[in-house]
Amino acid sequence: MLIKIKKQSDICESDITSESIYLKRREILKGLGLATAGLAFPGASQAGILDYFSKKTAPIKDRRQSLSGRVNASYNSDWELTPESKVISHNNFYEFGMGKGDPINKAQNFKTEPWHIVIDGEVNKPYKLSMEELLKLFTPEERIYRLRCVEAWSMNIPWIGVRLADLIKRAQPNSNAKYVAFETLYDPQQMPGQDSRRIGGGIDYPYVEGLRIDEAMNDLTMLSVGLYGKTLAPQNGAPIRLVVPWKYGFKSIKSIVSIKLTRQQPPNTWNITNAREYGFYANVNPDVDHPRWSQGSERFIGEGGLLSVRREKTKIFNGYAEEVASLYRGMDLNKFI
Ligand SMILES: Nc1nc2c(c(=O)[nH]1)N[C@H]1C(S)=C(S)[C@@H](COP(=O)(O)O)O[C@H]1N2
Ligand SMILES: [Mo]
Repeated sequence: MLIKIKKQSDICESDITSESIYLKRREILKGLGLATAGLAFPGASQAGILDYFSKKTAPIKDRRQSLSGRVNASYNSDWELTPESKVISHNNFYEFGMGKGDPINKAQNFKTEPWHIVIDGEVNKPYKLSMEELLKLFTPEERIYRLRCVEAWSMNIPWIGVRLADLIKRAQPNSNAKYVAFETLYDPQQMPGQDSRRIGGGIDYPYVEGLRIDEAMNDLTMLSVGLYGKTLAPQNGAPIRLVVPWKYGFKSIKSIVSIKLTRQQPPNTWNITNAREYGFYANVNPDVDHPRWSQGSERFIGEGGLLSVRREKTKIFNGYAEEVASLYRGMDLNKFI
């Protein structure tokens, strides 16, 4: 399919926050009653509606390079895409701050070259690859996936990536390999949130995530190296991040340096941070509400102003039930959140 690519060398937050929306902000602040304790300290939670209106005007460097992926017809679609400008400017990447506009502003100089990723643990052939080696060994594909954040907003994104299963198979997992553990780079000098609880939202770093081995081997599970025909921007998790489209966005860990096959279920950051609100599985499920808000619908971020976004019904497994429902047969999805 054809994707129109806009030149993005000079993006400002103000480009996507029109004046009328900015003015509407006051009404919303009034509606919220402004001074709720939960919003004043969002550290132990994810939602922060005020973040959508951060208004910064500094020009942004764009270091992305063009990168193409073989279009995978099974994951191609005529869905309305979320505009590239929003995919790269409305982000969650707490290592760079909790505001949606913090990552694009504060990750500009994040060093992604050289970069290595290690695959080890319960495998016969552990290995380490540079990004160049990885892209020679595995041919990237383009797939359009839905991304559904636990905060109840969503995007449709044309990702470029490789199948996680292919990387895992190359390491030859042994019979003890029941789970896969992922780790983000730990480098507080570059990621100011990692050694500041105020900037990083009270999370213990490095950010970690995990999947069951059958989830990791599912054809949908990708390691993304780009989107919209370009390599990833730092704010989207450059140079390589996970994409698990049937799970809430926090499972899709960014800027990965380690993939380890394990016997035991590995810890995951949001579960460690707030176990009552975030589990290990985090499958998108409209029937299981977040303790503080409904998961029955979501705000799709498409064309147009941020407040004119469509409200859509959330689908079980984010619309991917056909591909993944069988992984959870017999499991109580109210319990394994
Ligand atoms: N290392 C790391 N990975 C992360 C996060 C983070 O804060 N740190 N945020 C997660 C959350 S909550 C979401 S919704 C997605 C957002 O991805 P995007 O900014 O590319 O849309 O990244 C996930 N991966
Ligand atoms: Mo999220």
